[in-house]
Amino acid sequence: MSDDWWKSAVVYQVYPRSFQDSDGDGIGDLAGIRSRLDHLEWLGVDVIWLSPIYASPQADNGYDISDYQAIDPTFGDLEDFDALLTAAHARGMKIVMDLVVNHTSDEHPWFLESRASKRSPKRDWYWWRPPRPGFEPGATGAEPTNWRAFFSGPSWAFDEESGEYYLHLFHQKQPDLNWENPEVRQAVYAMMNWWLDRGVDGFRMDVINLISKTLPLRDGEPLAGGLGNGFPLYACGPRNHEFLHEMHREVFEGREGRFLTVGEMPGVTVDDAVLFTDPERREVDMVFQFEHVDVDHGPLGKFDPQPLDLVRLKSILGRWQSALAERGWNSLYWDNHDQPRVVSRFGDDRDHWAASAKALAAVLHLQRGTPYIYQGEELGMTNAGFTSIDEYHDIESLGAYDELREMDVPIERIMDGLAAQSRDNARTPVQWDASPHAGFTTGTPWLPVTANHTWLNAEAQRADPDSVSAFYRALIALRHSEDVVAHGTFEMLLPEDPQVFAFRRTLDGTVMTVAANLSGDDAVARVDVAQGALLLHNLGSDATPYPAGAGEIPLGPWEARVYLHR
Ligand code: ISL
Repeated sequence: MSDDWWKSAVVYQVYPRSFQDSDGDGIGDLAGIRSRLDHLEWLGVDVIWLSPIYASPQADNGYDISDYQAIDPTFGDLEDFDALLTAAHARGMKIVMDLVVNHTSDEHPWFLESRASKRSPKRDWYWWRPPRPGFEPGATGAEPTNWRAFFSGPSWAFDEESGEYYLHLFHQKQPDLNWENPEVRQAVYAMMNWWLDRGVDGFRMDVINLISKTLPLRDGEPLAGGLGNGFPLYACGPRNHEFLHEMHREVFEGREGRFLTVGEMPGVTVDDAVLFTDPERREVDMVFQFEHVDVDHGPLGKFDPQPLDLVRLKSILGRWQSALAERGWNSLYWDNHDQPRVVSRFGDDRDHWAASAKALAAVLHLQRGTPYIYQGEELGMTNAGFTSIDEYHDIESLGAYDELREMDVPIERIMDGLAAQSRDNARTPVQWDASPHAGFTTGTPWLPVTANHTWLNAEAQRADPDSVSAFYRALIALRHSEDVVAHGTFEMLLPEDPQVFAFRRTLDGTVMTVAANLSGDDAVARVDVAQGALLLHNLGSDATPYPAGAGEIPLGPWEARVYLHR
């Protein structure tokens, strides 16, 4: 077996809080996940990526970790974890852990020790700096740099006791670790080795391209509202490649086994991604880039959504396909726990719900790269439909609400932005069945179940061969059965067509052609598939597709077709 087994694998992301509750506290847990492995095995996924389950105050739903080697009691304990790992392995599925090491929780013992005194041996494990000269300590503008935090406000918090600030690129409960300090790096590698020794199959590395800051720390370009943009000063910083290479050496080298590593990298460019994923350089197997999911952000940022520009989306995805064609590897995703639901975002969840969910799945899964499915995406789950700020839970959404209010953005515009883009859209409980809490819990769910679970649920779809999840299952099976899906070359077709997403994959004598109408109007794809057989079609078994003529395929609203020719 070659060691790039993940090229023909499909990964399924579990967000444990919202997947399945086993004890009635309204929050999902490890035993709950174990009880739902049947669904994942039925789908045919190869790998499960678990969002964080470690001990955490849950300020950012577990992306703020206070003990990397303990399970948060909300989710269970290490025994439950081992049971889940054993059960997944017994069914031939791997488990990849979330690795959140750009920052810890402010309640992690490392940070408590670092904060305790300026002379603490762990002081330098985090980024401590005195107030800006000439400013009253703690006053506005006294922060050591002007950087805005991802979750709004300055990215420095003042510690009264020592009179210094610490850096937090995200929330103030998420202080950044200082990767310049070799002790920090060794502590992280030791922890990773501990998990691998326990049997886990790899890591999804949270914001791993933010760990190397440009020194000395300095101001970024001013932004509206008084703060500055530090991003270019810490994204893909000077020692990023060195650190990842070192991590690979200290953690993976010499180990027997088949692992998967994927680096989450906001702002990563194609050129950098080639370096990060070139197997010769031994850094990571693949990265999550963000260009295609930032495509609908407006002048005010993510909460200012714009209509989808399909030509632009295709040009972004096509560019990633060509850039990583020879060296490196792509990951493919529409959804995760930070993104709205794709059927509501780029599809049509009102008039063409099933067809649009399937068409979007087809154009993603049949590209070259490793596809990631976010829980519920395979059911065509929709956005949450919240209308009041009280319904939101996510710290990013709440921070943005306050910030946009201060900027005097009209309240309707803010609420529309949240409804379209909030991370909570992805975090409502998985819809297993039509019962009151969708089979997720017997208690009160921590975030409300979406009302459409009465008809949109896994149980109903398991019984229907034309369901959205049956279509995902077929796509996964195709990746496993047809080498052209995993290994074929990629050629974008009709790049300027504003309705049709079409491409061709080729491997030896096999040609696979994908044509999907990503619009609610009829379309014609001017693509030649004369000799190909129709392999997959998204309109259900009752629909008889028009025959493809010479050089053109007629496509109804949101119709997707896949042809194969050998
Ligand atoms: O969701 C985002 C804002 O629109 C992203 O900027 C997100 O914060 C970024 O992709 C980093 O995400 C990861 O790290 C965060 C955590 O909140 C996210 O859930 C995680 O995926 C901090 O750990």
